[in-house]
Amino acid sequence: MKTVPLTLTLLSTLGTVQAASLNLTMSDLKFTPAALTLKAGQPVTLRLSNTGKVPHELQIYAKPRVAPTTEAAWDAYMKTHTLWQGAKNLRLIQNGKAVGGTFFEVVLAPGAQATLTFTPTKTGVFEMACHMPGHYEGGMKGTVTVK
Ligand SMILES: [Cu+2]
Repeated sequence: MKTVPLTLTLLSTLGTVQAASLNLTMSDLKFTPAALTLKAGQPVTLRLSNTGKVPHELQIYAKPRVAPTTEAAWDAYMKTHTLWQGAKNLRLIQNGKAVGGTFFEVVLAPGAQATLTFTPTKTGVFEMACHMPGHYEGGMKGTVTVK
C-alpha cells in the first residue's frame, strides 16, 4: 500500500484544481481527481501513478460525438484528437527515462509512476480516460478543462 501524499488529499477535496503541478492517480477503475483545470499557455506537470492492480492508460482528447467501440478504434481516433497534439514542451519521463517522439497515451503498469509535462495550447473541455478494455465503460474517465 502506498502512502497518499497530502497534496493528493487536498486536490481530491477541491475536486477541480488550478495549479502548475498536479497529482493524478490511476486506480481500478478511476482517476483521482476526476476533474482537472489547466491554463492555456501555462506549463503543467502531471505526476501520474498507478495504484491499481492492473495496467492503466491516460489519454486526454476532444470527446467524439460518437464513441468508438474498440480500443483500436479509440487509438486511431486519438492520433488526431489528443490534447498533446500541438501542445508545447511535451516531455514524458517514465521509469527514469525520457520518452521521445509523439504519443497519445501514457500506459502505466501497476505500481508505476510517470511525470508528464506539457503546455496546453487549445482551450475547451476535454475528456481523460483509460481505454483498456472495459475500463472506460467501468467509469475510468474524467474531464480536463483548459481555460
Ligand atoms: Cu484503466
